[in-house]
Amino acid sequence: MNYRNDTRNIAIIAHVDHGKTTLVDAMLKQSKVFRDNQKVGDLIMDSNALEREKGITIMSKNTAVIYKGVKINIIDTPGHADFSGEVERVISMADGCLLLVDSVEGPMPQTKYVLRQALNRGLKPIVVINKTDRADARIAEVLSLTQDLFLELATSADQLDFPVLYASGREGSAVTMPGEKGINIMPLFETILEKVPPPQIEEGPFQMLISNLDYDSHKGQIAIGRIWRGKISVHDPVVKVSADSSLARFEIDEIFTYLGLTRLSMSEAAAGDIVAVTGVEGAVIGDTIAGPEQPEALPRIEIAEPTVEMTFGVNTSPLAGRDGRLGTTRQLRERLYKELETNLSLRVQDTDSPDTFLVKGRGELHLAILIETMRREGYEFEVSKPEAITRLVDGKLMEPVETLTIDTGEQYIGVLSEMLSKRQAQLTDMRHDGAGNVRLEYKIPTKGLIGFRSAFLTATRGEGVMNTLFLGYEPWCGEVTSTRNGALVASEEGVAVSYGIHNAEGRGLTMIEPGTQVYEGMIVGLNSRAQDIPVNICKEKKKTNMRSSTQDIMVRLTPPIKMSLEQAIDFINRDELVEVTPRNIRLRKKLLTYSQRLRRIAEDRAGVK
Ligand SMILES: Nc1nc2c(ncn2[C@@H]2O[C@H](COP(=O)(O)OP(=O)(O)OP(=O)(O)O)[C@@H](O)[C@H]2O)c(=O)[nH]1
Ligand SMILES: [Mg+2]
Repeated sequence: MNYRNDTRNIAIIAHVDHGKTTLVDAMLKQSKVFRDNQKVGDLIMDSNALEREKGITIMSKNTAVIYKGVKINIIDTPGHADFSGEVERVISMADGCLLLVDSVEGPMPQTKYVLRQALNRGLKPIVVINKTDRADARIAEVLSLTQDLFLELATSADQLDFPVLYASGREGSAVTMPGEKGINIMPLFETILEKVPPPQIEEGPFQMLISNLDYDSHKGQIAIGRIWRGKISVHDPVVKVSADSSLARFEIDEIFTYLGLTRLSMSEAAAGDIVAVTGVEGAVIGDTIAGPEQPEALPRIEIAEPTVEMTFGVNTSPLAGRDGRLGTTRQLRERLYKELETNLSLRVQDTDSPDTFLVKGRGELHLAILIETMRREGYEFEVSKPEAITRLVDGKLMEPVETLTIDTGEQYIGVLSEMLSKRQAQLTDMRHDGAGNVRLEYKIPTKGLIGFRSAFLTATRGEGVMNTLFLGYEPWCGEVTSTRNGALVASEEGVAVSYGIHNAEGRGLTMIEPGTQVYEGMIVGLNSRAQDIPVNICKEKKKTNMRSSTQDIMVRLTPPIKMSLEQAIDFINRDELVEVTPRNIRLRKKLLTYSQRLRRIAEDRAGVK
């Protein structure tokens, strides 16, 4: 077998926030892929607007640098568990990986998940203990914990023999000995050249696996992936092999490779390269592009199944159609099915109702990002509470179960235990660090995690970090009863006024400001008791001779609770919806009138008997 010594393909993997994208910044900047006067900023690879706003990576992306004449293709991946599908999608393009581990946090749940993915696919790992500039770094301990993780996960003995670097992505330095003074990132490049196996050259007809898609209004669909066999030149005839083994003929228009943030047009490319090609239409991620003489499919990309589902429906609120440009059944349907082309771990299904679609994802954030993206594109629609996806196995109902890891102060153990036992969590491990902090580990059904994140942040006053890791399916162990209080529900349509809101404040916490347009059945606050109650939030004070508007201003209001989209999704119960438009996020009861809701309660009671 021959190897190409001019190329290395690596994926950067880690738990969320352990510094992958920052390290890629350092690699890009120090390899001089930018002009000297080019302004590039930070977190360069987080190019998508939502990624920049949230400071997290959502999609995997390719870039490349050249070091000592060798092209290093780099794939930056997201670390949040909800976007694991993005890691699974791209990891097969690489021969090696950089496993980053935060020098304070140490290996975390997602570190384990992505390392398992990488080792199962035979990638050569390089461990990077990162953020060594942190004052509280505990390098030796973190290294030892990382070694334990390898012992647990390695599939062959040689995987235990991994190089270790100590880096600060932020300072742009890496060293091979702990404690050594870092100068630059070159030791990392050296290690990649030395330890990551160069791609094999497989001779024979062309074969490439599509791992990503892009679109250009002039060039059409762009298929991105690694060439596994043979060579390709511009204008070569190729065959696309689809999932159902059907073949379609095309001609390659253009070939690009990556360098920094640009795509370089090439006349040809060969096995081992990661390329983007145009000319192949209607491609789906996982399809193979092959030479016509031997059109064999490469193994398709395997993506773990979604665990959480919710419905997306046409907006049925009385205020529908005011904000959004796109909101019909057909528009919603087309947009959701289009998403499947690139969002591999997502599933979309029609339901019995033509206006409603069932959308399944890897977690609440995965679905929330799709909702946010769509509303920015001008869509409006309504979504239901996320629910864990159950399965029938041999006639038995099974549900997803996850590991929940919590790092927080010891003073919160009591309140967390109480919250979590209601959510059917079982404590599996508890470790104190001797300095007032504790790490709690629970086994918890996915349904118990829904809505937990915001409750957790409130309970720990933001002094806690929680992480989850999908474990598998286990027998269903009953419903989790709602832990939320009832809602304050607007009883009339109109514009909310201070007086009405002030009255509602007597009942609980309010969520809207004076001047907000409301409708009957809209949720305007949280009751201090378990039941929902109707409130007339549009009610003015009885008119006296004094001008009522000045009276209105006199009322002192508590600032309303403002919910983000994620909090809103987290908040709602099964009989409620979130109405999402480009300008508003409203919460509502599914049944808008009080009498409809009363009838439903009566029917439910009768049903139980
Ligand atoms: N002290 C210190 N902080 C760092 C370092 N590298 C990254 N950070 C900080 O850690 C946070 C996360 O950095 P990112 O580079 O976005 O992490 P990531 O692994 O790409 O995150 P995801 O892609 O969302 O999983 C940011 O606030 C960075 O500024 C480092 O070397 N030292
Ligand atoms: Mg990132």
